[in-house]
Amino acid sequence: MKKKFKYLLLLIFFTVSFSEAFSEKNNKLVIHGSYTFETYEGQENIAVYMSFFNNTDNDIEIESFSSKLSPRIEMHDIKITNDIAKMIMMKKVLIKKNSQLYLQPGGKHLMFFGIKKKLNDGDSFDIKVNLKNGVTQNVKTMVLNKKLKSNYLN
Ligand SMILES: [Cu+2]
Repeated sequence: MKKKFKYLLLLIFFTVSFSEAFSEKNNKLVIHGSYTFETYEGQENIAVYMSFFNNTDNDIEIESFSSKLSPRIEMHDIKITNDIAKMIMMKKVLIKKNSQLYLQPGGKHLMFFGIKKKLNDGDSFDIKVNLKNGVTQNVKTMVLNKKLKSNYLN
């Protein structure tokens, strides 16, 4: 009985580590440091920032983002024309092989619309990153104190 249990644990261990190594090699996009800032009462739209590391030998395309927090999520870029910053929607999010994509204040960001609850410092929520290859990756997003906002803008 005891021996059988040990064997089962070993089997689970190898299955998990094998599949991890397998996905690491093939289609693993590393997503880091997802955050947003706390909202004020009644605020329905937020910007979210994170970094993508594609250490694979294939381009990775993100098809969409989803979250229970918002019914509509778009990826935006900021274009400055005649000193006026304008947000433009990116239809395609492509992270080239062996390269990175950084979403940060003043630049590319995710935009969440129609949020019905107030986000407070210390809260967190999940975002699903849906890749075109069928893989969905989950990323935990932290809500930061809005006082920190000025530190992130340079
Ligand atoms: Cu935007």
